[in-house]
Amino acid sequence: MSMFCFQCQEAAKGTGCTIKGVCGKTDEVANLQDLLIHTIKGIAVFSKALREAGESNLPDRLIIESLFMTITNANFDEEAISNRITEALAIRKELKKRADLLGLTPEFASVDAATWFSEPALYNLKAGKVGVMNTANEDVRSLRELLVYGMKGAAAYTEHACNLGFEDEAIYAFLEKGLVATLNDNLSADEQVGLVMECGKIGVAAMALLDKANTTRYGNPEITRVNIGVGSRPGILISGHDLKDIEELLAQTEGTGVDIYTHSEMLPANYYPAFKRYKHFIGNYGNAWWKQNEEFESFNGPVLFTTNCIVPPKASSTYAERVYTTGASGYPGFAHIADRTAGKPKDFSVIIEHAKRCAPPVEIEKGEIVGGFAHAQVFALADKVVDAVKSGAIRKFFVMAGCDGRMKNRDYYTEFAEKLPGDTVILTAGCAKYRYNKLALGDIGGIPRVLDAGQCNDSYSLVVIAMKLKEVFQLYDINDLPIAYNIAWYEQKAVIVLLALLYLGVKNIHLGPTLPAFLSPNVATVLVNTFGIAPIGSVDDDMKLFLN
Ligand code: SF4
Ligand code: SF3
Repeated sequence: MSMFCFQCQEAAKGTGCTIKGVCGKTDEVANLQDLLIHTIKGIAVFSKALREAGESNLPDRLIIESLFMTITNANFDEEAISNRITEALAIRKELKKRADLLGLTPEFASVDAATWFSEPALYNLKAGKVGVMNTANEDVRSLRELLVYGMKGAAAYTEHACNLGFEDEAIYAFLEKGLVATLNDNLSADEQVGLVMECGKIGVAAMALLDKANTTRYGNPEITRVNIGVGSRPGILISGHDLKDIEELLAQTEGTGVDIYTHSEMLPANYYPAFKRYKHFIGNYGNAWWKQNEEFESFNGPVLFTTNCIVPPKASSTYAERVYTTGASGYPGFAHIADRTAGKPKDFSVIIEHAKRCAPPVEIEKGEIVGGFAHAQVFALADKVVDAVKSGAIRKFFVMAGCDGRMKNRDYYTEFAEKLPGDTVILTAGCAKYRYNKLALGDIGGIPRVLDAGQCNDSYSLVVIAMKLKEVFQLYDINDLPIAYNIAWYEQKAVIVLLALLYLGVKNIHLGPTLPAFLSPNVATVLVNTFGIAPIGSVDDDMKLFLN
């Protein structure tokens, strides 16, 4: 076995990728990502001790970026990951020195994660020896990795908030605590489950922080009809989740003759007042991340990845030289836009000049999609929504947030949306929405039957809405609301959304299209028995179950 990875829903054979990732990750990249996580655990050993001693100037940013880099489909660049390991080793050395000077004796300071060292040329040798299979007990491994994947998702959201100047020390402290806990072989199963729940709490904090950052900087998302056709000028397609990047790209392209379009998870940028004012912000092009091979081809202009999810271009693709990455994302052969320095914006001029040499996008569809139903917008419609529930016009809400993916079994979600009765409303967030957001599902007294809150992190909005409904209907338990949860997952951001929902007490979530490969039978049983988590079944059976 040259690699082992089972962190996403597309893990090979439902158990794990062992030769090459289904996502396209090579064994070298997979192993280097394992080594980066291993090294970050060692950093957390010293950083945690220093924080507890009241020290500041800690490597918070390095920890969140490193976790983010290893999320599925975010970074395939061996060199970038190797450089990050080198940087991490140097920082670990500094932290150790600081801890020594203060006379601290951090727990686990002598374990391999906190002591290993080698020259970059030998990283590959080390990398094959620090993967998830090093934890022999499958239940310990399962709970450990559930925690690590939840932390990866939380770290990604924290990084976006941090880019906008919003930080929360409690999140950094938990990430250190969680990383160090994965080095502890003496934790009981209950203690490990407790950490997973605490991670859910931190997930709520990270999503709330990002919501605050996004809405403070760009205003509250509002009902928006987003154009899905094209204009006549060359364009830049921006994908991923980072709103600071699109803010700077929109500002730098204004008046240049280059238009801006969103792809996949950047679609919700169209709902923010601060971005809607730009006349050259044309709309959204295409669908969810996994359709990028064909959609980037027909787009004709440059593409900018701000985060996951990258699909390796096919050998026959002609668009690879038009793709750029920035932030945590990376791919060998794609040009990378450097991070901000000294408070200055990123410099997107190379992409803008590239766009000017390109043909305008080929139109692949026409029309509009409606979105922008984050918490403030739904609260503005609260009377209407509450009346519709009281009168029976709305029988039930279905939270269908999460991820999309390329596997055929995700047709389930399209069919489920189509078969839902006309007195039900879908609450969505994340790229899962592309399975049904272009269907003509109509409205209920002017309330669209698909309410899109935004990106996967905006699942937070759905929780805020649920809490508000609970208050309005004077219910004691969030599970007494007429809301069912039928969630689709793919990568680790969906893991933290799931943990956040569990932490908030949401029960009976259906999770699909398959349960995570990293859940051991015993851990899966705990989740089923404690939280009522269930896999999806057939559309008809699930429909009956949910509606009765
Ligand atoms: Fe396989 Fe998913 Fe890991 Fe990629 S991220 S190697 S597809 S389990
Ligand atoms: Fe999608 Fe990658 Fe998860 Fe942000 S863009 S939800 S899969």
